[in-house]
Amino acid sequence: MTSKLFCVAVVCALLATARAASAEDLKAGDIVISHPWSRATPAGAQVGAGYLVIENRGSSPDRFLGGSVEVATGFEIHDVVLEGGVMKMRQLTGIELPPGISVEAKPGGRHIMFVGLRHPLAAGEKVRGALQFEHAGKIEVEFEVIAMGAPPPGGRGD
Ligand SMILES: [Cu+2]
Repeated sequence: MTSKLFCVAVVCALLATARAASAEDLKAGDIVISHPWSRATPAGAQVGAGYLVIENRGSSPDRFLGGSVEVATGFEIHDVVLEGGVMKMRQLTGIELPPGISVEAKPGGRHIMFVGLRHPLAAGEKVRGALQFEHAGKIEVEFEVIAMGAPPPGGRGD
């Protein structure tokens, strides 16, 4: 996908910003997670979205398989595809993580969907959960919830 190629170009800047701004990277084995974030949802919302950068610093491929969050009953990996001129979300079974590559989940592209929210997400809240990888195993994460309309962490627009 072109989004993957695009992400390689911008990821160095993103990672640099992430380190300076706040969170330490989260690691398990060769997998490094940076910048997990989410957006506040309106009252009554059934779903929320999660975004992050996943880097495979190893020499062999891994695969992001899914995960869980405390705030929702379901956790899905989605892509956005254009179908008959309409943007639609499509569920993925995982995301390939080639060695030496960073993959970004971001608005308008691949993302994580928190399905069946137990309550709406509020700005400032942390969404605690865990991500599952084929080889690296489980990595615990906290998605930082930013306000509706606020620019994503890392300084880039949607
Ligand atoms: Cu989705």
